[in-house]
Amino acid sequence: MKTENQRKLFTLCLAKRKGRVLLGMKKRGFGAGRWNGFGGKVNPDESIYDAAKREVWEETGLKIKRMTKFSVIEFKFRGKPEILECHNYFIEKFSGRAKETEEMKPKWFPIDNIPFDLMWPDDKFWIPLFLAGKKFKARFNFGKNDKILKQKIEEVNSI
Ligand code: 6U4
Repeated sequence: MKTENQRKLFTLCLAKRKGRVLLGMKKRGFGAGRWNGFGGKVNPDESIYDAAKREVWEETGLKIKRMTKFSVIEFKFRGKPEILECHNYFIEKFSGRAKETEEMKPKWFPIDNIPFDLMWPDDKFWIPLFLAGKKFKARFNFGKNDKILKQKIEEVNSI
């Protein structure tokens, strides 16, 4: 009998304001050296929303006032049994000013100049949907050197 792959819950949050998107250069851990949204693992004792809020605070010092989910993306890496289930949020309202932390160096990028070549290779496929205000479900399977082997993106009305 085939056993269900184990799922690990993650969050990823993006802020957008005045034609710019806030990204962070990951300084350590998984995905280090890439620009990415803010987020991380969901702890067993917290909701996904609270985990997202906590990670944004820890990684940027921004205080979230309002945030809505725009997608869930599953990531699968060849040779690893688990599926990373990543819940993605649009930070609509926040207070404070993003500052560099131990984990991330934040920077606002104009939406027509997002550094896709220095990001996870899946980002160029779905960030345009996020910028267009779409909701979607997606799945990316990675092989060696984080090459995308298979992908599926499906727009949905609600998530
Ligand atoms: P800690 O315990 O914080 O050191 P770490 O291994 O650094 O953990 P963490 O918790 O920062 O990882 O989480 C990884 C982050 O990377 C999450 O926000 C999800 C995100 N992520 C993972 N795969 C991704 C991918 N293919 N595309 C993408 N973001 C991805 O855009």
